[in-house]
Amino acid sequence: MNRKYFERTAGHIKKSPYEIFVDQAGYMPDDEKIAVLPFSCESFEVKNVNGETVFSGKTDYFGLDKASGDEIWKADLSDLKDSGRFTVSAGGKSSAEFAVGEGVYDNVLHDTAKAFYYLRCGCGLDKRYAGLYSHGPCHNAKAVLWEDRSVFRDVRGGWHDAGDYGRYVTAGACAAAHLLYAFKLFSSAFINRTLDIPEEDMPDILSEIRCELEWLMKMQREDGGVFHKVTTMVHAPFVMPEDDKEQLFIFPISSMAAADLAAVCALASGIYRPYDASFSQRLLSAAKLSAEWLEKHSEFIGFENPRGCNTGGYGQGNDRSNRYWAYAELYAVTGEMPYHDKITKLLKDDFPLTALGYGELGGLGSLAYLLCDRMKDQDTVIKLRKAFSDRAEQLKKLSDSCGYGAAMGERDYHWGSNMSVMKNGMVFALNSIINSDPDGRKYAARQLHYLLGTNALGISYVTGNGAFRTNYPHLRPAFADGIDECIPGMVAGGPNSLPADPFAVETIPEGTPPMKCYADDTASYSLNEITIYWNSPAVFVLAYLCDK
Ligand code: 9MR
Ligand code: ZN
Repeated sequence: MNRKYFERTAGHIKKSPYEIFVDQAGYMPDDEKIAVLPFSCESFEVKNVNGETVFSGKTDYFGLDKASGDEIWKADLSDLKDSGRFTVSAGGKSSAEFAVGEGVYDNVLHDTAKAFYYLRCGCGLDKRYAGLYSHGPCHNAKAVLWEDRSVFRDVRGGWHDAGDYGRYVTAGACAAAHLLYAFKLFSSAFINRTLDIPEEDMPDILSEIRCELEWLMKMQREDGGVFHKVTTMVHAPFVMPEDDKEQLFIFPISSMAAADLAAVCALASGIYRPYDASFSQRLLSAAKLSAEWLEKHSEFIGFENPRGCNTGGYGQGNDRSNRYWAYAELYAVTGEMPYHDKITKLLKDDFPLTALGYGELGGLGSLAYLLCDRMKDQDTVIKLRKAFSDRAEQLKKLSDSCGYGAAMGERDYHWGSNMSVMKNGMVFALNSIINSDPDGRKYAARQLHYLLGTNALGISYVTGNGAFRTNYPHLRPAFADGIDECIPGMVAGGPNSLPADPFAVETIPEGTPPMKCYADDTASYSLNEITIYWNSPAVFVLAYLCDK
């Protein structure tokens, strides 16, 4: 990485001006509300904006929190149910101002969902919707096949994956699936919510996901095989997307890409049917075509970057969970028994049944099966339900033993740790649906509180949201546009105890506790990049909490 691009960001490793940590967006009236004090103090007060004390109490001693190295006292203000804006104070120290009310997450849900619009590739961003962050059309030239330089294809559209301008099928399918399930399960959180994006005859979130689905279908070959990614040979410098004019390559197919495309298109086909029947039909045909291809190619076809290419690999060691997800969605949408047989066969293998990431996504397959309205094998239903409740119980223990409530062990802070936190929030939310877990909401909300400020650095990891927040993510347009305030709604990767870029290695002292291995600096891709599949689980958890 060339440091010269980042001179402007020097010095953005800053300390929170607050010493008591809360969710800086706030809390819904009936939810648990815990402020964390990483210092000793027996009592606390909550003040309103006029400085009047409206609530007070004794703190609870938590003890040493391993992931942060902090000794922690907690202030439980759950009984504060009146709407308003407040601060917590104790021992002469205070928290950021936060809100209590029903609409406290409206802005952050809007922004994290709209982030996908800001990442759109191809169409350019209109001033009407993107304001200051508008830019011209990008990456619209035809891309050439890596394996046959005489063949050019139109693969315009979709979302830029992350801080880079690559577009990757497995990552895109996963992010789109999180959003589709958020809509399917929590539609009231979206039905009347404008994202201030170009209008279509459907809820905005569906218009947004449609952009990605249209692109995914362009990545499908005529025989149903699916290209793994389209990117330039190496990552672009820190320029605006329209100024990245290097040749785009369509890299070889992978079986993960084919399975994920089949899965997400089948899922989407059911969801779009009431809004656009012909789009729904196209999605179903695409899903079936890739399913036929998978049939003919039972072998695993992985992906590795060819020599000289440094864009994302998203390689995997097997495609079991991808195939499981594909057949589960196809069964859910068609009810055809051959798909059911394949599910049963795949379930004889041992792989995680609740995982929700771009690599292991068995959880999406399990969800498709559990939610569908078809004949179901009762032993399978019991097994999948139990997988979710076991995972949720395991995660609850982690949350209870973390001073900040994150369902994370001290060794779980890796590249994109905020994604893990939010995916764990998804598991809690799903367990509340699948197994009617009465504590699901409380634990899911804690994961959001961590993301929005209840963490060892007291920082909100969502750009544009929170009084003390991430503002300099590793995101090309956010640097190249020259605007100091970052594009809102972007979820930063977050603390990584294995810093993996030159800036992070240089900046994070050895022995730093995992939860504090973070710097808000554009240079650091292993601490502070953004990606579509880090935003999507946050949208899911927010939609769950806002669905009433
Ligand atoms: O999210 C990925 C992370 O788990 C890996 O450790 C890392 C290194 O291979 O790559 C991350 O994915 C990046 C992808 O390859 C390209 N787009 C940006 C992604 C986030 O950094
Ligand atoms: Zn683009």
